[in-house]
Amino acid sequence: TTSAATVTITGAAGQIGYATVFRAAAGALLGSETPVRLRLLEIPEAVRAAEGVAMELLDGAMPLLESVDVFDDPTAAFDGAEVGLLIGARPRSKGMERADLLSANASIFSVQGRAINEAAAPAFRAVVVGNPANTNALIAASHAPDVPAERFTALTRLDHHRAEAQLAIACGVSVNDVDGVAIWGNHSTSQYVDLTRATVRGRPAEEVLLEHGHDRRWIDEFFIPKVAKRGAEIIEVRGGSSVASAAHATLRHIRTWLRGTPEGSWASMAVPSTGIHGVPEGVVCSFPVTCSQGRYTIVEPWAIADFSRARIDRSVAELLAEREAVEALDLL
Ligand code: NAX
Repeated sequence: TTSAATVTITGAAGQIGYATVFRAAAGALLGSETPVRLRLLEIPEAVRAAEGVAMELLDGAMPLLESVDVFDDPTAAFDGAEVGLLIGARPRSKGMERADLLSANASIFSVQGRAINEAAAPAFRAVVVGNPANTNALIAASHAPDVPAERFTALTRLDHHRAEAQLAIACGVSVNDVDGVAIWGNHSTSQYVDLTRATVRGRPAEEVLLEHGHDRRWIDEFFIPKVAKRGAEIIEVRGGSSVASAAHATLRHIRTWLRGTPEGSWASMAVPSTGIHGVPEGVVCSFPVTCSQGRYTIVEPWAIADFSRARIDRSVAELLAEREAVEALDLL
């Protein structure tokens, strides 16, 4: 075994938190060789519930779990953290305006950004799951000036997995046979699900889809909305929002970042734009990325087709609008 790693999980008493902590303690986050010290952050009202989660973790007698502690103070919770799973957020309540949602979350993520700046380990890296995830990551990064901004990322891996699964179903193959899907933009229904570089058993996905009677129009009018609105579909069918699939994607996001992408393959991650692919700096945008040795690299620009360009630009426009709204509140 290697030395233990410190992982801070916010919203640990919530649904996704509950589904994440057990697998993180069982090796699904950092591998079966790395013991973990879990630090669970909750709001005061939910601290008792988080303590119950910690009790259950102890009841698992988990060999990799070195310790588990519960906090309601962000600075204490992020003390020595090497990995942050920022899941807790303020949900939209009935009648809440978009601006109110942004501002409620901006105050959460500015406080956590400052706490991370003060207390986290030099190697700290984070994935923001709590919505609006991209903009929350931007806010946290802007309040942690001593932490490289590129260490604050947001989750679009669930969207990536959804696209892979739907592509496999449409082509009648296993998910192991599909590769190269990409999610661009915001983790919202404006996201662009890009199949232009996707492959099915090594062949261009669009060609294989055509053989199954699915043309470009089907991709636009059926496939992309199917993936982008999958969260709503899960709510309708399951009677509750995506939880286990979101926890799974969160774990995979960090694991891929640390362990790397397979040769010739990529994943989707929302990361601070470097100005690449015509996406302006100053937004946390989903891109296809390769990972190696604990670093991610946005894939090299390619000649993006006009229809893709328009879709990407539309989602980036939404990110810019979110950014402006937060700036107007003086929270950036
Ligand atoms: P829950 O409401 O079950 O859990 C959220 C937890 O966060 C609660 O226990 C709450 O007390 C805690 N919390 C709130 N503010 C906090 C703070 N300041 N510090 C620490 N903890 C805090 O929601 P859940 O279903 O677990 O979803 C969590 C977040 O993930 C939501 O914002 C949701 O919208 C988002 N999602 C993001 C996805 C993605 O792909 N990026 C997909 C799944 C999910 O919808």
